[in-house]
Amino acid sequence: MSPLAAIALGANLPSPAGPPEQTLSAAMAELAGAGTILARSSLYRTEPVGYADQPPFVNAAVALSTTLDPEALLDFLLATERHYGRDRTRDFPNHPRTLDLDLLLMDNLVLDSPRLTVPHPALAGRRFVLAPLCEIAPHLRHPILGKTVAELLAALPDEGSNRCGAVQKLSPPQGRH
Ligand code: PH2
Ligand code: MG
Ligand code: MG
Repeated sequence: MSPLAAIALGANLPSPAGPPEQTLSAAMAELAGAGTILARSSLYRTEPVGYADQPPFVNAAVALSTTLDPEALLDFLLATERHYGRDRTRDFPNHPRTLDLDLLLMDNLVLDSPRLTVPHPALAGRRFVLAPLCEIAPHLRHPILGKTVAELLAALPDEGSNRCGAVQKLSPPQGRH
């Protein structure tokens, strides 16, 4: 079986595809170019974490079965970010962005290369990542911490806490299915 990659999506600025909700929906579909999408979460409106003076984010997660190796998958994610207007030349930590795609987990892989750290180092402390991921893959296990996504989410401090931020599930779009 191909490895399973868990990918986080986030946006809080409009992109060429439209507002963050549309960017995330379009980017989720585009991830099919890197493998087979096994599950997509709902979209969540989330409080900015880390740098508060910016618009709320929309976040989501995707489970992707892929034959790409981790660095090739990273290249695909970075190219997709650029496609949706991400300008890394203006980056500062936790800045507003048109699209952020983060590789969270890839089976039991533990990797720390100059370009890529897996599991994502901030995964365990972020409600805006764990809540969408728990919706689609609650039983995935963090290979270093030994805890499942559901256990990590349950262990977070209260929603109001500055570190983790509040999250709110958005209704799925109405109309055709
Ligand atoms: N991404 C960050 C920093 N802070 N806050 C929210 N709510 N959502 C994000 O995706 C996010 C953030 C750095 O990648
Ligand atoms: Mg990120
Ligand atoms: Mg990123």
